[in-house]
Amino acid sequence: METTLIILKPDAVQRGLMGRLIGRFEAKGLQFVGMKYMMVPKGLAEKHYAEHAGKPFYDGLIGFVTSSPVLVMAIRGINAIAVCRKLIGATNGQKAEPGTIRGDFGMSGGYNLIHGSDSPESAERELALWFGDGGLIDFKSTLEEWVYDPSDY
Ligand code: IDP
Ligand code: MG
Repeated sequence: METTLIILKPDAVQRGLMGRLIGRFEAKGLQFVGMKYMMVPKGLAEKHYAEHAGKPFYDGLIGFVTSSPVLVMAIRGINAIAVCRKLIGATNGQKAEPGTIRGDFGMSGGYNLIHGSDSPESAERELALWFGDGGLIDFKSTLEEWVYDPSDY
């Protein structure tokens, strides 16, 4: 089992897409083990996006993610990190494949609705950053035995 960090960004919240986007992960069979609705402090945004510091879009990105509430989620499943990246799609909504979240709902390279951890190392770092003070719930998912075949483990 892997846990990944997913953020519904301010554009997803303001456009009223939270329910539909959460529904995609639920319908896939993934388990929600953490959820926080919050304004992002600037320092936290800077730590989260530290790898992009100095890039031309960086200041705009920090301004964007701190401008309005976000929904931060920890989502669990077998291979959840790669599976969620696939559901999310390519960074730019104009290039993302139809069927992906960004491909179906977005037209922008910056306002692209959602963040998902891109590797096990990123997931570990990001989960510590956003849920380090607690808030992850370890519980038995009753749907698990019907979502996974025993040979999936
Ligand atoms: P990702 O979210 O698909 O992993 P990254 O390259 O890690 O994409 O970039 C982080 C975020 O920075 C993107 O989701 C997007 O919001 C923003 N961003 C990335 N590239 C651009 C760009 O070329 N113009 C504007 N914003 C960008
Ligand atoms: Mg990234």
